[in-house]
Amino acid sequence: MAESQAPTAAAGKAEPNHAVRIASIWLVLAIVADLLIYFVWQPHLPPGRMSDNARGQQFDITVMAVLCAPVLLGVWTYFGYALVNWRRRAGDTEDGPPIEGNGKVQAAWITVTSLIVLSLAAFGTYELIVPAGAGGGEGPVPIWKPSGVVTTAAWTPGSTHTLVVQAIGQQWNWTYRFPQFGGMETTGLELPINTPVEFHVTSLDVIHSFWAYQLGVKADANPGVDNVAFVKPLQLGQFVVRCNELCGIWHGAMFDYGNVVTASQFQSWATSIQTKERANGTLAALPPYATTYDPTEISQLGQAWAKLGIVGAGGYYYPGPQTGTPGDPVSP
Ligand SMILES: [Cu+2]
Repeated sequence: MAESQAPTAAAGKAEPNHAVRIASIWLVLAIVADLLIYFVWQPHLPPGRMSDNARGQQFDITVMAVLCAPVLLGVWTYFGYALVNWRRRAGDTEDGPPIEGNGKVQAAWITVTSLIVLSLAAFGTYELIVPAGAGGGEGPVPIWKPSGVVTTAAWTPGSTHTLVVQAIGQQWNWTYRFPQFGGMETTGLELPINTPVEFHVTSLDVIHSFWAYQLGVKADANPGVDNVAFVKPLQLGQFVVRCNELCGIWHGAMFDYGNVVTASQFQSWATSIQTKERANGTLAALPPYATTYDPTEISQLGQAWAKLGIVGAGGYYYPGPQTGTPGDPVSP
C-alpha cells in the first residue's frame, strides 16, 4: 500500500533543487560565523594581545577558525537538511535509490580539501618564519630573526636595542640572568615594553620548558642547550611563567609571574638588583655568564655547598630547604 502511495505523492510536485537549497543555507551560516569569529571572537582568543608573538598566534588561530567554521557548518547543514527532508516517513518501506559514485562530488571533494591543506601548509610556514614567529626557540643559532633585533653588549632604556634575558630552568624554579647588566641574576622576570627581547633558554638539570603564556613564548629548556627565542612585549601588565614539561614531582609548582613594565621602571629595577648583588657578593659568587651551565662544575658556591652536603644530585643552583629559602617547593 505504501509502495503505491509514494510514487503518486512524488509525481504530484517536482523535486526541489536540494543542492541549491543546502548551499544557500550553508553560505548564509558560514558568512555569519566567519564575521563573528573575525570581528567578535578574535580579540578574546588565547594567548591574548600582550606581545607580537601572542598577536601572531591569535591571528593564526583566527585564520584556522575562519577556515574550519564553513567546513563544520557544511557538515551540520547537510546533516540537518537530510534529517528534515529525507527521513523515513510513516509507512514508507521503500529502499533508497542505488547510488554508485558521483564524479562531480568526488572531483569537488578532492579539489577543495587539497586546496585547504596546501594553503594551510604555505600559510603555516610563512607565519612560522616571517613575522614574530612561534617564539618557540630555534636552538643556539636561529635561522631567522624578527626585524628590529640588534643585540649589543649594553642595554639602555629608550634605545631600540635588544634586551638579552637568559631563562634558566631547574627543579623547580626559574631564574633569569641579564648579561647586559653584568650577568646579574634574578628570581623574577621584568621586561620593558616595546623592546625586542632575546631569550636564551637552558636548564641546569632535567628537561623543562619555558612558557611565558601571555607573551606567546614557549621554548624547550634542555641541559647543555642554548635555545634562542624572540618576543616583543606590547602591553603593560602581568604574565605567567610556567614549566611546560613534566620535570619531577614539583613540576606543577614550577611557575611564577612576570611583569611588562615601562623602560625606565625596568632600568631602575635592574640597576637596584645589580647594585645589591654587587654589594652582597652574589654577582662575584655566580659562575660567569655562559650560554649553558654544568651545575657539577659550579666553582665557588656550588662546591662550598657540596662540601656542606647541601647540594643534591639534582645540582641545585640555589640552596635547598636546609637554608630556609622561603617558598622552596623541595620541602612539601
Ligand atoms: Cu620544569
